[in-house]
Amino acid sequence: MQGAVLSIIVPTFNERDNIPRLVEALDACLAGVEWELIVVDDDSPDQTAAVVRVQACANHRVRCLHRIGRRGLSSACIEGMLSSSAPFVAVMDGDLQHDERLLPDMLKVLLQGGYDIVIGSRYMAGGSIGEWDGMRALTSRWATRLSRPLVPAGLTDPMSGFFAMRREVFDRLVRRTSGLGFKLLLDLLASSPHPLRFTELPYEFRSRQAGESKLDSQVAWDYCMLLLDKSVGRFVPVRLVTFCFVGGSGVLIHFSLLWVLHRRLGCSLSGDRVLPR
Ligand SMILES: Nc1nc2c(ncn2[C@@H]2O[C@H](COP(=O)(O)OP(=O)(O)O)[C@@H](O)[C@H]2O)c(=O)[nH]1
Ligand SMILES: [Mg+2]
Repeated sequence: MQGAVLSIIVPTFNERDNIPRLVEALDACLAGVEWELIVVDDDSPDQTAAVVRVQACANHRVRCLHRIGRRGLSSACIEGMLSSSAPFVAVMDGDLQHDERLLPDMLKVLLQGGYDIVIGSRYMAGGSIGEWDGMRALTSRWATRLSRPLVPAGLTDPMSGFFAMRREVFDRLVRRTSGLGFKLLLDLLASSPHPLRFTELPYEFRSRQAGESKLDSQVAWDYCMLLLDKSVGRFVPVRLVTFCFVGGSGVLIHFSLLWVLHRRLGCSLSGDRVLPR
């Protein structure tokens, strides 16, 4: 039996109801391709990993990488990609919001040899963000704007979580990645010493049918840390920058309070008496 040509890496956290549908959808669209599905689950309380194992017993193309005591979409994808031996690797979400029918075309483009990475884009002609509300669309637009200095010109969707790449390109970059947060594509593009040869294919972002989005303030914070790491991380460790920021805000609050107490309310600096105003 031939090994997989395309590994599809799917990070999951509480996606149990989406797994059977995902396997079915991949089976339907990848006829004639040697593919495998590697689900990287972070010990989901809803037992996603157990559901993946049931699928794996019935389908040799499916396997589960179960991480315990860990969280993070990017690091999950990186570890999934490292566990694959296929010459091409794709990353997509486990909630069916990415259109799996794009995978055969992504593979075809990579097999032709002209590109390092093929990216599913919601923002190029023919693509769409589907039914996102105004706030989500605005946040995504701003996040995209902030990433601009770090990604190649002409890329329409640097926030995309749906892409496929040549394995050797990933192997070259993996030690440079930050592995922080949700945005592995941005991490890979910004970690490359030479601009990656990329192309984009349009797709429509679908609505979630089951489960919930894990996008929260932690994801936003991780995104800021990633941007910081990729812009100044070469010169100063990001932890030092955040330490200085937190320490600096403490000093600012301290002196502002002191100023108000001393100058406005007439309190003595010695603290043993209050001066009359
Ligand atoms: N392994 C792993 N997967 C995650 C984590 N957070 C989110 N995911 C998965 O990453 C994919 C995208 O997450 P989702 O919440 O749908 O993000 P959204 O589409 O931006 O709302 C889904 O398959 C999630 O189950 C995590 O901490 N670890
Ligand atoms: Mg989603």
